[in-house]
Amino acid sequence: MSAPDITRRTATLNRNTNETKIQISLSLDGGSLQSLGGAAEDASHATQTSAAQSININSGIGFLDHMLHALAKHSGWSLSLACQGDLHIDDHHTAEDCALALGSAFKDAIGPIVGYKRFGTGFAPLDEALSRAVVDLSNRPCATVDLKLKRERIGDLSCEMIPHVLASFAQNAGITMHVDVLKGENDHHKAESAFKALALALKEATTRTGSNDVPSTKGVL
Ligand SMILES: [Mn+2]
Repeated sequence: MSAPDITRRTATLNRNTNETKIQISLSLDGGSLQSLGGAAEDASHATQTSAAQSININSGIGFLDHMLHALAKHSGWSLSLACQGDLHIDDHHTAEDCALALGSAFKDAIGPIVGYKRFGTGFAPLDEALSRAVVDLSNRPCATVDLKLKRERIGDLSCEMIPHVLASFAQNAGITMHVDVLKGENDHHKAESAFKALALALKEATTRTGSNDVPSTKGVL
């Protein structure tokens, strides 16, 4: 992994196992990923490029791409993620490993928890669905997730993997995360509002305060 630079918080990562091969480029501050070696744009999966953000996600699971796209977009990130996973088995390794790798990239990109707001809260509706996310850049991995999903799967992603994706991200990101769907009927809406709420919470928590203070009574995080 590359060291995060001071002005633009970035990370690149390759994670290879017998189950998945993942490449990630992440900039918490948006902008172009070209200097980080972000993958070329391909309209066949979740892609969105503007002057502010470049997002290009191809996990091999369409609904996971959609969720990570929402997370990146509303966090203000630029994100390139490509995964070749063992989807001939099922979606488990691919969904879990993409989330673990993204968590590692996030932790690398934020660097030491110095001069950060640290806590963040997000509420996001999607039509009838409403979700709340509360995060703490605590360096203490912990996730409680209650999405109230009723279906077996959404597209090619098992619903049981969706809270597991969020918890896996929190584990390698080293953050405390509470994500709850407060209400909703449609499972696509509930899941998407949860990722959007998380995005808003992460955006707030990773806001720089302009000081060099460690935001902890212990003096270290
Ligand atoms: Mn949607």
